[in-house]
Amino acid sequence: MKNPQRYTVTAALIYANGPIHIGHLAGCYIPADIYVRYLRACGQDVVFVSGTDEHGVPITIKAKKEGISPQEVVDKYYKIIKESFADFGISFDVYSRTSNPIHHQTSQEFFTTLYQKGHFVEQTTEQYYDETANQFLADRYIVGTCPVCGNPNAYGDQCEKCGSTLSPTELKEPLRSTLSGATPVMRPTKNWYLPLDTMQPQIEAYVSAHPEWKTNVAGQCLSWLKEGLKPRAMTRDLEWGIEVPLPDAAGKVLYVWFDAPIGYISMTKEWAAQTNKDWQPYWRDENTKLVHFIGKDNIVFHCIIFPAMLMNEGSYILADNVPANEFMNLEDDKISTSRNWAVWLHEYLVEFPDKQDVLRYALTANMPETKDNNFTWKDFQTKNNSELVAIYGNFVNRALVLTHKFCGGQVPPIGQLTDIDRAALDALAVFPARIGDAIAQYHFREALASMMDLARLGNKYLADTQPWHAIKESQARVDTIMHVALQITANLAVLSAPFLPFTAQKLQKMLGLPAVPWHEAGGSLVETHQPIEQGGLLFEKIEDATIQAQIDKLQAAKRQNELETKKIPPLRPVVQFDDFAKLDLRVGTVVAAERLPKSDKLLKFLIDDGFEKRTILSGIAKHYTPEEMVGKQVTFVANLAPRKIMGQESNGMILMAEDRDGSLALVQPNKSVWDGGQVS
Ligand code: B3M
Ligand code: ZN
Repeated sequence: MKNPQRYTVTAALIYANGPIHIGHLAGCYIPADIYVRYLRACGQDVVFVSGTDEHGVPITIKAKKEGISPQEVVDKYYKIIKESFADFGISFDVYSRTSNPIHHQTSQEFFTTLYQKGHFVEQTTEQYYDETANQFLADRYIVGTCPVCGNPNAYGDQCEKCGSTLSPTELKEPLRSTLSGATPVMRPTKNWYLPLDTMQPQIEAYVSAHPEWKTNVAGQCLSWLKEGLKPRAMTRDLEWGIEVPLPDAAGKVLYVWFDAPIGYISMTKEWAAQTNKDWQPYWRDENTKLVHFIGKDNIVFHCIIFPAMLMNEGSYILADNVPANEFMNLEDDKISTSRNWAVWLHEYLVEFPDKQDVLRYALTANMPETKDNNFTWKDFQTKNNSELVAIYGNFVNRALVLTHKFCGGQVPPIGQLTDIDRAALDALAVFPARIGDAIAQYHFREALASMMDLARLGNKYLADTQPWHAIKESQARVDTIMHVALQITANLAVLSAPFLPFTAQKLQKMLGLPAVPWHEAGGSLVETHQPIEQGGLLFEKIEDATIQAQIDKLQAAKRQNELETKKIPPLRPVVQFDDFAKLDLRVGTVVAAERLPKSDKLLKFLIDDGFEKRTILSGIAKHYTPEEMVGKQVTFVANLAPRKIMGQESNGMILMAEDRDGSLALVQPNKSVWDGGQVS
């Protein structure tokens, strides 16, 4: 589309079942926000729509886990998610939720239209049913053995051990329902299917009409098409969701992936109602450019299923582009909510107050545009210290400080230009188009790098012209230099605003710069005699200790997770009673204990076993001190053959029980007994 009249830009409706992390920002919301901020700066008519997805099994699972109702889950997380986005300056025009009545109504109307036009195929299939809980089971609620790796706790949609995508019928028996533990049985149920198989030619035509789509997006579409599209149920046997508006559909709701993308439409309606606008051109006018920002796991829904729904409905435009990103990893490991391997936005802001732009910058610089990428805290520190502080911040600071030092804190007049000045001004002029074109083509990393090149240009200009030396020769020369430097600074304020909105705003205020449209950038933006604030530092160095604290925090989360997932060790093979009876277990009292030199594990005990004092070595120095052991009764294996450990003979073994975290506890009789007492 060459010159659209307006833009409808959407960002994925994230499930309201947990807080958000850096992966969400990098994958979807930051690119969307940069794009929209740029369009607005270009004076375009744009609506930026998003909200939470509040239906579907992910919500009911969370409710079950937290022991609250699905409604309580979505109320809680809608608030948290909305706040995080606002905190990071994601500039939605509307951030709503799919539980709103207008959304239920819009989705039901959409469904009814497709139904009346005969676009659904009714099909009765056998689905798993839980006779104890009296309901059909979503794939996620069925557990069985993974056909790929043998994990006995694989879910009907996915094995979390090996990552395979599954369907319940692929699971190996015995199956069980996570709702009641019952064995699921097959029962017939009727649902309404979107016949994607018969729509394959239309979808193919749509996808191939967009050769400009990103390779990762086109690649996924082509692989789905190559496999052949299959009919997909648009209704589900579930209690939580939007009721199917048909008389014979009691107990059924719309498939969450049917209603969620319609949310973009219903939320646009909400926005239009609030702002006295007409929503329809944003969804129905061919001159509107519709762009969906999403993560890679949502590609098929936005490039195939939703367009198929829109085609059948008939009155809507289709997406012009779906610039999906791949995933952001964290310290070389997949971000995982359940393993708490994430940087949570609400925690980041507590630990790095007012540093939203630093995170925005680091995430944009590493944005997973065409392949997965990696966020590390070390790199975050480098991006801050060596780029934001050393290049952007340094240039701005020097420009402002020198203006105060040499030019009375005002934009000085411009005089005779030298070749260096002209070259700098010529170079400056190309930046708006260079940065803007990259953004328009969804090349956000490239756009960001160009923006930094502008700051580099400023630094180079000051280094080349050396106003601190020139002042000894001529005030007029320094006036010209600082005038040019301030124009570069002002352009930086305008052209960095899509990426670093908080910083750009501060800088604009320092320069007394009004909102400047993108197309006016590239030349003079601040007028002679305009007073300039002394300014403060825009960025500050982040110390090693601060970064180490974040790395330690992640490592602690990893250890905690390992403990939580630590399984009870499997039982050893059965022994016969006669074999067991060969062991002579006794009780004795520790009469002396000491550390063994050169060992941080071993303690040496003298134990009164009723006959004599025997020496036993035991590897428990990390769990007990010699002092606290003296006087304690212990249980020990009395007839174990003597063993030499570190040159010392040990006559027996003290019994310990291992706790989940690996710590050891003494096994003792629960009242004092005589030394030498047998354990049987
Ligand atoms: N809620 C999946 C997700 O949160 C889904 C996106 C819907 S976009 C219409 O990743
Ligand atoms: Zn598996």
